[in-house]
Amino acid sequence: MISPPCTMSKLRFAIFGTGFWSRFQLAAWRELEGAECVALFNRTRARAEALAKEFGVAAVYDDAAKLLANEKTDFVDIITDVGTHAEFVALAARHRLPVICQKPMGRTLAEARGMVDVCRRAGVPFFVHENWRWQAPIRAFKEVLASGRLGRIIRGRIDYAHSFPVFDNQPFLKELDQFILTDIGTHILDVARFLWGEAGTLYCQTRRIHPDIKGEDVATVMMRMTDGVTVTANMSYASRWEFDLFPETFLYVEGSEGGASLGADCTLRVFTKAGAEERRVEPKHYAWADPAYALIHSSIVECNRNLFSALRGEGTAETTGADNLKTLELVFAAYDSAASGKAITFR
Ligand code: 89V
Repeated sequence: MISPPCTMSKLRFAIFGTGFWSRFQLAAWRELEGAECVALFNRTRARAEALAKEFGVAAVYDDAAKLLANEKTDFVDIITDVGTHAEFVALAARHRLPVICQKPMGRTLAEARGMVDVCRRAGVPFFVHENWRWQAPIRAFKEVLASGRLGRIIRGRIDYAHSFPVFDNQPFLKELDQFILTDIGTHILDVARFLWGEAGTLYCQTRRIHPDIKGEDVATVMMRMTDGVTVTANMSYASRWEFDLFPETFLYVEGSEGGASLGADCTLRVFTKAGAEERRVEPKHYAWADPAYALIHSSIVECNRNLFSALRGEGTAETTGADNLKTLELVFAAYDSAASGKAITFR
C-alpha cells in the first residue's frame, strides 16, 4: 500500500470510476499537498476495492448517490465513460459539490451545454480535466509564441499521428461511433485554441483505416483563426512511422521573423535571423507513470495543480466547463464538416 503524504487543511474528494485511467489520476493527486481521496465509486465494486486497497482509500461504493449521501467531500473527480458524465455531474451539482470531469465532457454539444448549465444554476464550479495543454513541451512552445520573437504569425500545424495500439488498454475506444475527434481531437483542438486562439472557420476530412473499429481513426482539420492565422491539425491512430513516438505531439509555426518546431523526443527548435537554438523539454518523470504514457501522465499532475488552485480559491482554472465548450464546438463542427464536405463558419 502506498502511504499518503503528510498534509495540512486537506480538501477531501471522491473519484467516480476506477478503470484504466483512474489509477494514474489518483497517483497524480497524491503529488499535490492538500488533496485527499476519501472514497471511490465504481459500478463493479471489486475494481474499486482493488484500487482502494492499493492507495489506502477508506471507503468504496457501487452506488454513487450513496457515496455522496454518506461521505463528507469537497469535490468530485469523474473518470467514468463519457455516457455517464452528464448523470454524475448533475448528481454532484445537486449536492452542491464542485466537479471535475474527464474529457470528452459529453457525447454531444447539447449534452455538454446542459452540464455546464446544471453547474452554473447550482452555483458550483465545473472543470474539464483537459490535460494535453499541460504537457511541458507544449507549455514551452507556447512561451516561444508569446515572446513575440517570431514576428507576425502566419501558419501553425499540429501533428499527432501514431500506430500505437490504444485499443489494447482502452478497448471501449473501438466501440465509439465517433472516435479520434472525440478522444484525441478534444486534446489537439484544445491545444490549437491554447496556442492560436479561437477559430473563425473550420474544414475537416475523416477516414477509417482500422477495419475492426466503429469510428474514424484519421482526421484532418484546417482552421482559419479569428486573427487570420491558418492552423492545420493532423490526427491519426493508423499511421505507421519508422519510430512510433506515441504520445508525442509535433508542433510547427511559421512567423514573419522566424519559426519554431516541437519535434521528436520533445525537441524544441527556434530560429530567427539571429540564429537557431535547440533544446529538449524533458517532462517530469513520475515512478507511478506507465512508461508508454509518461508524457501524458506528468501533465495530469499539472492539470490537477491548476484545477486544485482554483478549487482552493487561490488561482484561475484554465479548463473550465465553459471554456471547454469552445473546444467541443470545434470537435462537433469537424464532424459536421466531414459529413457535409463544407467548411463551417463560427463567427
Ligand atoms: O489521454 C487520452 O485521452 C487517452 C489516449 C491518449 C490514449 O487517447 O485516451
